[in-house]
Parts: sequence; C-alpha cells; structure tokens
Amino acid sequence: MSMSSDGPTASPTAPPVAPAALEFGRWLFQQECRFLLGAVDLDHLPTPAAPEVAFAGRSNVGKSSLVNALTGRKTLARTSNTPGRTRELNFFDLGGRLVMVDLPGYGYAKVPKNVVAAWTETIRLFLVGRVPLRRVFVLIDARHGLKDNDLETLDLLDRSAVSYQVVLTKADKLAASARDTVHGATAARLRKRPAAHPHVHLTSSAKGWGIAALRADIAALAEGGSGAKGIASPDNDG
Ligand SMILES: Nc1nc2c(ncn2[C@@H]2O[C@H](COP(=O)(O)OP(=O)(O)OP(=O)(O)O)[C@@H](O)[C@H]2O)c(=O)[nH]1
Ligand SMILES: [Mg+2]
Repeated sequence: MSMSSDGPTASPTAPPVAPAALEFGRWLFQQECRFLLGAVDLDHLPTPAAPEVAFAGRSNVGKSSLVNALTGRKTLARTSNTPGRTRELNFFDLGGRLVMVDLPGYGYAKVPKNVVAAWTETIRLFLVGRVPLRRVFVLIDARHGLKDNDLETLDLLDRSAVSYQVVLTKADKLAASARDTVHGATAARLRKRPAAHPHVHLTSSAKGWGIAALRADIAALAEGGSGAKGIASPDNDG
C-alpha cells in the first residue's frame, strides 16, 4: 500500500529516505496506537513515558487528519470541517515507543476570543516547556503557505531552540505546478531559521501522499529509532 502513496513529485529539499528508515516507520505505525488522554491545561499532562512529537498549526489545517493518516485509523483523532474541532491536547501512545500530541489549532477558530487566548498560551507553554518533546511538526496548508500566525509560532520555536519541521498539508487541493512552487518557496523561507529542519514534507492525508516518508522521519525520533538519542537534527545548521 505505501508504495503507491509517495506523492506526485519528489521534493527539491528531500534527502533520499533510506529503505531501512521507511521500513522502521512502516513497522512503528503498525503498532498499537492508543489514546492516552486529552488535557485541557498544563496541569493535566500525562507523565512522560516516551519521546514525544507534537502536531501544531492553524485551526483546520489538517492536524487530526494527519494523525489518522499516519496511523491508518480514520477516527482515532476527531476531525471536522469546523475550525476549532480539537479543544484539548490529545496524547496518543504508539507502541510504547513514541507519544504523538494532537494540539488545538491556533488562528481563526470560531470560539470566543478569551478561549482562543487561553489555548494559545497553553500551546505556547507546552511547546517551549515540555521536556520529552523531540520535534514539533508545524502544519501549513499548501494552498495558503506561511501566514503571520505561523511565523509567530516559528519565531517562538526558534527563540526557544525547539526543533521543528514544516509539513505542508492538503497537497491534493493544488495543481502539480502550484505544489512545487509553494514547496520550494516554503523551504527557502525556512533556510535562515535556526531550529527548522531543512526538509519540508509535502503531504495529503486524503490521498496518502508523503505519509510513508513522514512516518520514517517521525519514527527516527522514537525509542529505538535512529535519531532517538539526538536532541537536534544533525543537518540543522544549513
Ligand atoms: N482535501 C483534503 N482535505 C483534508 C486533508 N486533511 C484534512 N482535510 C480536511 O480539512 C478539515 C480539517 O481537518 P482536521 O484534521 O480536523 O484539522 P485540524 O487541524 O485538526 O483542525 P482543528 O482541530 O480545528 O485545529 C476536514 O474537513 C478534513 O477532512 C487533505 O489532505 N486533503
Ligand atoms: Mg484537530
């Protein structure tokens, strides 16, 4: 199945993904994935048990859909057409080796301003202060590219030296040429950012594009993965 889903184009910034890394990613994401808990605030986070990765991004960008695509389970994380669907920090354990955190979105959620402000602050504090967090995957809608509130998030992560990697989502909604343009432009804008991973993933949860390569990168951060002991990406200094 994964062979047919690598996406429409090879990325100009993509290092070749080693077959062993792809295989470990495929294996890891076949392990049992278990919802641990949803935390409404930082007082209710689970006790760290494994390396963590978090999925951050504007409301409606496709964070929950990506968690579902990665795990091959359509309804593990709740998704919706209505921005603001995810209202808690949702923790998922993957085979006891990795914890994935599906975050509430920032941006244009149709919820009261004070609620958005509280979420934003919770997310900020989580991103900069969560000890087991190995990398933040910042999701960007391929149709829109980096917006002001995305740049605020990247600034925060750069300032706090929290390793992050950009994932373009909903690539199926763009023509091939537009996909290449936004992919190249996004990678170029990340080049001077100190905590950014240089490779930008181009994905479609709907079509399965880029999911196998993303699994490989995430799995490298898990217990037993090739990058499990590294804090920062080795090729970060561009
Ligand atoms: N065409 C297409 N639609 C997608 C894709 N990924 C997500 N969507 C749709 O985008 C909408 C939002 O997806 P979610 O996964 O709920 O987004 P989210 O980032 O978790 O949203 P919040 O929890 O509200 O922050 C849903 O209607 C999804 O079906 C994709 O790859 N392609
Ligand atoms: Mg969500």
